[in-house]
Amino acid sequence: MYRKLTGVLALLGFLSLSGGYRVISNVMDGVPEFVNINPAPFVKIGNGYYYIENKLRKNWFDAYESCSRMGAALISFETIEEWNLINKYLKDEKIDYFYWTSGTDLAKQGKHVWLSTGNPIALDIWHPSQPDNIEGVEHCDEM
Ligand SMILES: [Ca+2]
Repeated sequence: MYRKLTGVLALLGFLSLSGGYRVISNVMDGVPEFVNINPAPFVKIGNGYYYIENKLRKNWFDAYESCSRMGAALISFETIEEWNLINKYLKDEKIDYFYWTSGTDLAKQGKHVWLSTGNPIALDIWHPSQPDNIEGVEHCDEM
């Protein structure tokens, strides 16, 4: 499910991953499997590390700031595999909240990009009839 909602609604939490990328590259660049690195509070899902907030509700901007403070970023989905992995994880863990992504059309109405990467949202992951820019003020994308 993927919908587009306003950036000022107080919705729940966020996922992030760029901080995880740093961890990954370190791991892949030669830290052996047996070296015990604790990535908490990030969890490893697939090849990435993600922070999943499930207590605090934040608006999109605050979520973005919170990710930045952790050296991370709101999630951007560049592959359908990552999208499926994250959705499966949330389902398996019975995490039933809406999460902000870095997707937004704040810069140009109707043109949704992953703000964390600057890339257009190219995946067909929108919920039917979304994005609909409801009431003309929806600019931030949630999952
Ligand atoms: Ca919408």
